[in-house]
Amino acid sequence: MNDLLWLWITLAVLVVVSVGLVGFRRRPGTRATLPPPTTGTTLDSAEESAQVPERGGVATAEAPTDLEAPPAVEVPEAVGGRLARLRGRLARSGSPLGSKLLAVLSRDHLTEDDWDELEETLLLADVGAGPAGELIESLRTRVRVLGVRDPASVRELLREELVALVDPSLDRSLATAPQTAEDGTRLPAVVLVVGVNGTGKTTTVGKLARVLVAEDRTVVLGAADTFRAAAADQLETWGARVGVRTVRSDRDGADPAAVAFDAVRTGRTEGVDVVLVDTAGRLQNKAGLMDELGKIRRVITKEAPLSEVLLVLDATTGQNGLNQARVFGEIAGVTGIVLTKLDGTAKGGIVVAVQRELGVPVKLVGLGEGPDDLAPFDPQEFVDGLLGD
Ligand SMILES: Nc1nc2c(ncn2[C@@H]2O[C@H](COP(=O)(O)OP(=O)(O)OP(=O)(O)O)[C@@H](O)[C@H]2O)c(=O)[nH]1
Ligand SMILES: [Mg+2]
Repeated sequence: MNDLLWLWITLAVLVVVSVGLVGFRRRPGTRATLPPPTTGTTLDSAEESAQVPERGGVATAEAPTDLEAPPAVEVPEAVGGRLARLRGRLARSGSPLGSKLLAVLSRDHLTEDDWDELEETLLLADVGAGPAGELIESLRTRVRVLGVRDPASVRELLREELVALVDPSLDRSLATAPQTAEDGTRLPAVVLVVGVNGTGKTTTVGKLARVLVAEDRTVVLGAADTFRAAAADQLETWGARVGVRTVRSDRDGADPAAVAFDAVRTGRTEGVDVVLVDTAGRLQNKAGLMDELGKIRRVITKEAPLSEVLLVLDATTGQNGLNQARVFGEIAGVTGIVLTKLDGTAKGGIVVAVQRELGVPVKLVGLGEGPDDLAPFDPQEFVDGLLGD
């Protein structure tokens, strides 16, 4: 009888220990929960797919629904203070613009050659001829009029001039608040992401979804890059990590506008806050690009007005990036710029040049390949980053 009792106690202890071990296998900083439903309504996946319009093989690919092994949903990092990382990243990719300028400005007597050197440094950092000339002119006048000589004061003047050039008066907020239709129905904010291939569109959509999730917003992704299935897979992986669903096509070469439309419709019927639409960058010519983006815009706006059209530009491509910006600016009605790979260049002046070129503000910057390496752009913090320490 005693033996039986001990056997039961041993079994009970084993069960408790193994349950405890399973619990500890969760990674730190993650929640082991299923992706949250995008609205208060909880539909099972069969009902959901019945509600999503099936057009041209488009389907909603929900983040995994394996009930036995729920995927760990990551908790994205809060957004505040991310841009502070820029300083370290700029320093790693070479001598930042600010320190080059300060090296010249700290010379005893600034000669004509010194001022030329300053202007040249700005040009080499992709600031652009017009803005570089303006900065030198203004700085020269102020240094002379104020009779400033000590390095700290000169540095402060340079800081003010650079901030003015980046233009703190521009509205850099992202329009991601849900909208109201004329008949009073609630519509999601719709953000269309465009740009040539390889600039970081899909990565930016993924990072942006994380930013929104961190702010407790509900999100749907639209994989309107239908040239290759891998593009939708890439986007879906980003979404699944934070419990966000992706509307995609199940075949290569499907109509991107149809996918974009379905993504927005899904967002609308499910009452989500924001729909982010990724597009293809691989288009042979301007006419093809114009047709495709034009069609995507038209069909999306049948469901909900566009809140933002974000142009993604690679900061390391300099003048080439500016030419791309020009083309997209003409055709896509860009409302904001995302400058990616700022961690890969010490220049940074492209921020100024591209804003001047398009007349729209840089709203977000990519600071690396990490999932939370996307920061809201702030002129003061950016200039501090350029100036170092
Ligand atoms: N260092 C760095 N790499 C980045 C950044 N943003 C994106 N990348 C990398 O750039 C590469 C291309 O990114 P994608 O997001 O696939 O670019 P895309 O514009 O969607 O490309 P296509 O779909 O081919 O047009 C990837 O290796 C990303 O990790 C960034 O801010 N910094
Ligand atoms: Mg892509």
